[in-house]
Amino acid sequence: MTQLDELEFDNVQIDQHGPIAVLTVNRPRALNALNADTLSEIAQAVNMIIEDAEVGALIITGGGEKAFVAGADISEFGDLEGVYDGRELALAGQDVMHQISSLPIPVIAAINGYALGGGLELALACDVRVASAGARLGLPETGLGLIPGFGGTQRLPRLIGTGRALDLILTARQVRADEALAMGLVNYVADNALTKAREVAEAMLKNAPIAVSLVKEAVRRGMDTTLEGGLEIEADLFGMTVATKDFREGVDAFLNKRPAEFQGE
Ligand code: DAK
Repeated sequence: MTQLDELEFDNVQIDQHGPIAVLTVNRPRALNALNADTLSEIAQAVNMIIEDAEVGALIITGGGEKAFVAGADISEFGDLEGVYDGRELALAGQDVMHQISSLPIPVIAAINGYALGGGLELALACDVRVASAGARLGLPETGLGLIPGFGGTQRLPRLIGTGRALDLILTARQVRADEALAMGLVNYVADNALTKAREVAEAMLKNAPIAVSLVKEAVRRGMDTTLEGGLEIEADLFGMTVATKDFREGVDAFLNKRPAEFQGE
């Protein structure tokens, strides 16, 4: 099987160290803006990651010093025409974001600079966001005559609430990392976002992989339904964890005062 870090793309790089894969959007000359090729490469890379049983956590970050991703590539906007093109492109971009948000492993955005427009939407598709102290986040689409099209109008209010989301989208303003932290838009602010993201990934990797994956599923599916429906989902998935060997291992390790060694079974 191809090693993940042997995959060659023009605008995306994957590095794998043990169970942590780092996907770097790497077009620093355009502040890592998402052109069609880059989006397609991200989708291909994520597909490879899904199939690699060795990978237990994914970090997504941006190449260069200045940006995570400074949005969709504005130089390609001139080619867009009419309702049909726009709708199709939004659906295609949303598919990539959905593919990321539904990965069965933890996905962490290491926001090392500007995360604007489609770049913030990419970060919103991740489970947890770590921002560097100098990062700037925002959805500037309305200033370009657009609305967010890669999930921003849906994921942002679910994450930070309707009022805060509408403020950010309608003003199109950029927020600094500390404000983003205060509003729950990011989980951590650190001097080095990638280093902190690795620490967070390592903490998650200590836990039982099936439980980690089922928590993601419970939260994701639960957010799209009623409380009652969500509790049903939780009960079903809880039942699945109780049937795992990892549950036995976790209990035995606790009772015997030793670290658990989970096998993902
Ligand atoms: N696209 C293309 N090139 C970009 C870019 C972008 N989003 N952002 C930066 N660049 C390029 C700049 O043009 C510049 O290229 P050169 O002039 O050197 O060739 C280079 O990156 C460095 O940028 P600056 O010189 O501007 O750097 P500064 O430090 O002065 O400013 C900045 C940094 C991030 C404040 C500034 O670059 C900026 O405002 N960038 C644009 C941010 C933005 O508005 N992004 C787009 C958000 S809207 C859709 C679905 C989704 C979307 C669209 C359509 N459909 C379904 C149709 C999403 C839309 C968005 O993401």
